[in-house]
Amino acid sequence: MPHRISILDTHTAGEPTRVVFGGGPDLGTGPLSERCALFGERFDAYRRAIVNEPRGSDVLVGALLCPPTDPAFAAAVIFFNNVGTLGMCGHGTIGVGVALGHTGRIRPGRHLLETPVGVVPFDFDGQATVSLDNVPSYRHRANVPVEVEGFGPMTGDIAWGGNWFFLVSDHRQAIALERVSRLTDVTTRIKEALVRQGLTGEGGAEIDHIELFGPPSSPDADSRNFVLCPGNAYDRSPCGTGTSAKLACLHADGKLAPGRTWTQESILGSRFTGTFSIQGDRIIPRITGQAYVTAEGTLILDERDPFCWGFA
Ligand code: PYC
Repeated sequence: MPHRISILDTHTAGEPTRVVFGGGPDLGTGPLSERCALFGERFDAYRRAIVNEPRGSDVLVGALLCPPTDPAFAAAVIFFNNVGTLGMCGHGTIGVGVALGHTGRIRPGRHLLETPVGVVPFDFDGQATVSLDNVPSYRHRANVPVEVEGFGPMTGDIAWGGNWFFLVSDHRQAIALERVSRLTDVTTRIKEALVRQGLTGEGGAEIDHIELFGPPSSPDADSRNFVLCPGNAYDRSPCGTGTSAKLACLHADGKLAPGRTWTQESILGSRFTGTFSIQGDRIIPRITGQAYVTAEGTLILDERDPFCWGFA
């Protein structure tokens, strides 16, 4: 009998999330960070089958719902993409919130989502809007010089927003949709430069997201970004963890006060708004965005199919 996986597809500000409600692997009930590691080590075929071609694409982010460690949590989730698991995912959290609402699992109000990097509270308005209080975020290093092959010297900040980011403003590139292949090229080369120069996040963690900033397309936004994700797809949304990392840098530079709103445009022109509060030497970013359900369905994994488990 073919294996069946029940899913709900959503997009958040243009970036898709495939939420898995049933049919995923049994990862037990241990700490979610351990279940996430187990998923990556032993069940990577499920990741490929769910988000990679021929059922998905490089852009798709998966969200595997798991039993939470505390019944007070609305759900636990493991995020993953075309190359592996993600610690946290802001657009994915907004997609999961709307998907849980769509299926009647949550009502409008405040809920808790367990992720491998911490518990994320979120507010769901009963329609399309979710505001999440992200994990504590901070800038690790400021104004780090990099020599980018073919593009010359640049400087960037290294910051944590639930994933590790290198944030660059002096890239000399126009951030426009028709320039996606050039922007992908420069961000890929920045990532290569980080590896060459031995630059990492705290504790030697790989910096796997590169974020470029430029002026917004309209005066009521603050900035437009382009974010290269691990696996080399770019984020169609303004990137929830990337906006969190940006808020941490703005705070560290004294450029944005707690409680003030930052409006971040994506390369598509879609928007997230962000504010933050202070927790010790970290900030707690609050990111707000909209997601919509695009499909309900069942993935069919037929072992007779040579591409049953997807391909990279
Ligand atoms: O919204 O945090 C985010 C995200 C990470 C990777 C893709 N989207």
